[in-house]
Amino acid sequence: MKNNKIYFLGACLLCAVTAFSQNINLQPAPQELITRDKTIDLPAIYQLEGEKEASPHAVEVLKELLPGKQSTKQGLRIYIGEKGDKSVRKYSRLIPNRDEAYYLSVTDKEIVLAGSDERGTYYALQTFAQLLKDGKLPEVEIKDYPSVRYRGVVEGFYGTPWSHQARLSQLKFYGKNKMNTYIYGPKDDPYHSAPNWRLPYPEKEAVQLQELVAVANSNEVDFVWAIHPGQDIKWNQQDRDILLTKFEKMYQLGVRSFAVFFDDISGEGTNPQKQAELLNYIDENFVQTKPDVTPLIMCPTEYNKSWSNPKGNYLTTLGEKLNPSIQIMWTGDRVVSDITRDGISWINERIKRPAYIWWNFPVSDYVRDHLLLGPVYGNDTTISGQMSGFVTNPMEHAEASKIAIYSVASYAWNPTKYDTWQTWKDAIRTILPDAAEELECFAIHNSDLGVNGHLYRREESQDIQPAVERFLKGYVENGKYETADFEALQNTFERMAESADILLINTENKPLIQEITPWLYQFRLLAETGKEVLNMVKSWGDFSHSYFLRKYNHVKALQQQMFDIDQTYNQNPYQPGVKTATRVIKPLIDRTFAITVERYNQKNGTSLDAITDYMPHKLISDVEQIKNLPLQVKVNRVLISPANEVVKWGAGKMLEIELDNTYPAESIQIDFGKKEPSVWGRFEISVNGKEWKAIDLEQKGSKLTAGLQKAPVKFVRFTNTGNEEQEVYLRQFVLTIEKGM
Ligand code: LOG
Repeated sequence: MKNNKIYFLGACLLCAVTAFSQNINLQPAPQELITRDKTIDLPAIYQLEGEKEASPHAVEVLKELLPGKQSTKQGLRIYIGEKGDKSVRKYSRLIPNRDEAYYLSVTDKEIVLAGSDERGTYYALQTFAQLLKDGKLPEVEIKDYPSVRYRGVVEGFYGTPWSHQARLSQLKFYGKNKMNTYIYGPKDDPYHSAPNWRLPYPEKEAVQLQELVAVANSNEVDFVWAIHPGQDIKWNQQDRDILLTKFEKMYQLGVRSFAVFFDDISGEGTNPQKQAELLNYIDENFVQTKPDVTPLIMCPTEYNKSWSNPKGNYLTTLGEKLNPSIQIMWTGDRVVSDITRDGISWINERIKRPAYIWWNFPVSDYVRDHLLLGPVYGNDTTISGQMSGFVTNPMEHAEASKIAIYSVASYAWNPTKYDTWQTWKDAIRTILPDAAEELECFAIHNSDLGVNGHLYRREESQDIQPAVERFLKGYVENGKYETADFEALQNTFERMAESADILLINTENKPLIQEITPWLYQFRLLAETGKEVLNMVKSWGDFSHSYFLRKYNHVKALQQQMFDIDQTYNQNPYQPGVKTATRVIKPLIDRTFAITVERYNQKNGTSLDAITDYMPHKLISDVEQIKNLPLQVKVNRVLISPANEVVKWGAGKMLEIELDNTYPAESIQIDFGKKEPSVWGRFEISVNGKEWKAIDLEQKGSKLTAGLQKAPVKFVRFTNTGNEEQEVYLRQFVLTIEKGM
């Protein structure tokens, strides 16, 4: 009988838990959550126990959240503090025994906010803030802790570094979402990398960094300052001293966490033995001597599996030589890749410690014409024990990156309970509550990267993809399609246009809208194009030449406008332009347009132009890191989308551009990022790909150029004619042909 009762009670509790927990949506998902089917009103009067000893940042958040009056005699009791504090002694054994853990309980008798350490209490408050809605709190009991020790962001991309304002907003965002790490390492900050890593920051930057550190601290974020000295470091005592002096300067600005990056370098700096010696020196003479400095982090030169030399011993040298407390970063099987169980075991074995993951998503510094706003997925959810950290490298668009950052915060806190789509939706609602649906519509169609050298792709437009496939198949084969699919497409284009318009006038998050505005313009035009192309398709049944031609002309005008946007905004020298919805929606529209126009031409003997945009020229290369790079055409220039990293260009290997026709050529500009005269290679031109003419290049700094005096050209190539592999950067490769061709 007794047993039965317990069973019954248990079953009931379970119902209550599931029924109610559906309404409680916390991000990141807590490790253990028990809800009771009850809520309490936020007290008008409360008594606070432990305020003096508890984390001051946590107490501050609590006071902001509680509008009521504090009393010493009456009202709901709130206990706040860390393990060991008198205020929470009674609950001590309920706090999970992990770093940054907390126990949170809400009943109609009392509220407990108890951390295993100060950060734990602070995180209890962040959960408390999420629970609180319209002055009401659900009765809950939560035991929670992070699965991954260090969670956060590495500002480690090429391109315009984030602004000071953007960084301040980021740090607050991390604290709220239980991320504890911000690694400062923008490649284009000259005082982080060559040429100025040896110099102290100028006054203005120093003051700003100081402020960032202070804001990081009050949001319980470790501000990690990274240095990138490898391109010109000398392995001598002088450079060691200079490096420590720079660290000391940063320490004076408040920095208590440090990293040294050796990624994307060539030459002497890549020596693992020397790197390890320097890092151990820093560890022993700086980190260990300052009790408030956290363990040193390093990024290796071979930072992903595809670049690790199978015959070399780079990684194992680091594994053996580096002091055990030094953390080693790792991007996975490739530069841009998702983290797998096999992949992480592979690296951990070599470096003899759990890898600190540098995840290269949503960074877009190699596809700068795209926005990456899709959900975070693909990383194994069962390997948190095998990694010491997980940080995301974002886009140069700080606000837009928050969709992915929020998602990584949830993934890294509790991977096994991570829900890709729910988190993505919650992220969007958090960033732009008043226009969340519109931002969802925009984001789901701006997720993929397009063709890129790293071969990393993302799903896009998942909501409409099946209908698109069915529609295209039927329409291409026999001009027929299901009405429901047609209407679904129509509806999608309408939603896209509405979303763009509504987002364009949104003032809730101005920095976000500013970042994405060029893409919103493009998205709006694409939606309009889609609608008109469907009108052309539909007009087939009830045909009127004038209506069809009107729509055709409108589509052409819209295409011209899209081209203008692409040539006007975001004109960086790498991947200039503005591309949107390139994986599903744009190909659908282009294809449908082309087929419709071709059918019209066939039927009427006309020759309307059915071309949308396409790449007429080809890149051919046997250099692994070059062969997948996309080509771009800008008016009369054909350019290779540059690579950020060091390119290993083997002896005898070449890179060739084949144009669709023979053109009078104006000039060639190449930049391999090296000042030494480029005696290892030869540049040639050809009209038939058989007979080649060598052209001398003139070198200024790292730039190689030659005028081509309108010589007819269909092929150009550059070959490593030496006997050795060269390590170069592919900063620029531009062939200019005569204007108007
Ligand atoms: C760089 C990084 C860059 C990223 C994506 C690492 C460790 N280093 O290829 O600065 O943002 O890839 O382009 C990198 O990832 N080089």
